[in-house]
Amino acid sequence: MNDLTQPLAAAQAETRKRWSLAELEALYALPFNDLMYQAQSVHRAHFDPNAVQLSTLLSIKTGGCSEDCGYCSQSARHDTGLEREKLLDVAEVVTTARAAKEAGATRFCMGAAWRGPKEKDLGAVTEMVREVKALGLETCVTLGMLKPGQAEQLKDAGLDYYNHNLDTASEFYGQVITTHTHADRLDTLAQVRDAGIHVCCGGIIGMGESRRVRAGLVLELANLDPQPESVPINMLVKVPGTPMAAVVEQSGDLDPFEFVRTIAVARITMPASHVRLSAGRQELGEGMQALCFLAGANSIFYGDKLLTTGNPDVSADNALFAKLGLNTEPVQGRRCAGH
Ligand code: SAM
Ligand code: DTB
Ligand code: SF4
Repeated sequence: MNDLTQPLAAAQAETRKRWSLAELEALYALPFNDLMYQAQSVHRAHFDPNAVQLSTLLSIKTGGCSEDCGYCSQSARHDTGLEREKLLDVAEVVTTARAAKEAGATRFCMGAAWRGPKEKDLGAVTEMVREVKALGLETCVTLGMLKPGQAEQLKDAGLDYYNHNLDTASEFYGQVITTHTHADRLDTLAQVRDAGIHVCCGGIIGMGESRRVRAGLVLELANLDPQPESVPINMLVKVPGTPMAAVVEQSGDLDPFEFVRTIAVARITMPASHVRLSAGRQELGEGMQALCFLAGANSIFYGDKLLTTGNPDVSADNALFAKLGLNTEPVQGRRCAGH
C-alpha cells in the first residue's frame, strides 16, 4: 500500500462503529477534494481501486404494480404508458442471462414489479435462480416484500443476493411511498439476512430531498448490522407521469456533485461494501461517472437497459473502462471482459 492509505487505520478500526447523522453531515460538508481523498483512501484499503463489478438487470415481470412508489414507471397508480406484462418464461430469462455473461457481467439481477411474490410465482422464480446460477453467474432478485419462509425458498434455490432498497430516509419515506412503510422494508431485509442471503440495499437521490435526507439514507444503510454487501445508489430517472418527476420539475435537478458526494459518503461509511453506481448513469455522462469511481463506486448496472428505462450501451461502457483503465471482475469460465 502507498502513503495515500496512511490515514486509514482509524477508518478501518471504525468499520463497525455506529455512525451519527452529525458525522455524515460533516462528511458531506467537506471541501470536495478532501472528501474525495478520504473516500479514495478508504477505497484503496479495501478494494482494488481499478476494478469494477458488473451486474446486468432484467425485468422478469413488468408493470401493473399495486404500490404507489412516487418514482416508479411500473406502479399501476401512475399513468406512465407502460404496458403490463406477464412473468417471463424461464427459457427467455436463461437466454438473456447467457448473453449477459457473454458480454462480461458476473451477476444477473431479476426484478419483478410486485408488492411481494405470490407462492405460485415464487416457484417460477426459484427455477430461474437455479438455471441462472447453473450458468456460473451470481444471482440476485428483487421481488418486493417477503413473507416468512419465502427467503428460505430462495436460499435453497441458490440465490446469492436479494435487492431491497430503503430508497430514502425514514423521515422522507411517506412523501414518496404510502402503500408500505420504511419499517416493512427493514422487516424484509431482516428475513433476507436471517436466511443467509447477501443483502443488496441502497436508495434513490434526486427526488427533491434535502442533503440532510440524503445523509439520513446513507446513515440508515451504514447502521444496518451487518452492513449490506451491495449498496446501489440510484439517481432518480425522471419518468413522465410519475409524481417524483413532477416534483423535480418544480424543485430542479440535483447538482451532480451531490451525487458524487453521496457515493463518497457511502464508501467511507461502508468500507467493505460494493457501492454501485446505479440508475442515472446516462444523465451523468463520462466525467461525472469517472468522479463516482474516484469516490469509491466499484460496481455498475451493465447492459443497454435497466428495468424499464435506458442505460449506457455496453460498447460505450467498455470504451469508458478502457479510457479509465478499469478492469472488470473476471467472469467464471472466461478470462476477462470489458476491454
Ligand atoms: N418491486 C420491487 C421493490 O420495490 O423492491 C423491486 C423492483 S423496484 C423497481 C427496485 C428499485 O428500483 C427501487 O427500490 C428503486 O430504488 C429503483 N427505482 C425504481 N424506479 C426508479 C427510478 N425512476 N429512478 C431511480 N431508481 C428507481
Ligand atoms: C436498484 O437499486 N436499481 C435497479 C435495481 N436495484 C433493481 C433498478 C433501477 C430502475 C430504474 C428505473 C427503471 O428502469 O425502471
Ligand atoms: Fe412496485 Fe417496486 Fe415500483 Fe414500488 S418500486 S411501484 S414496489 S415495482
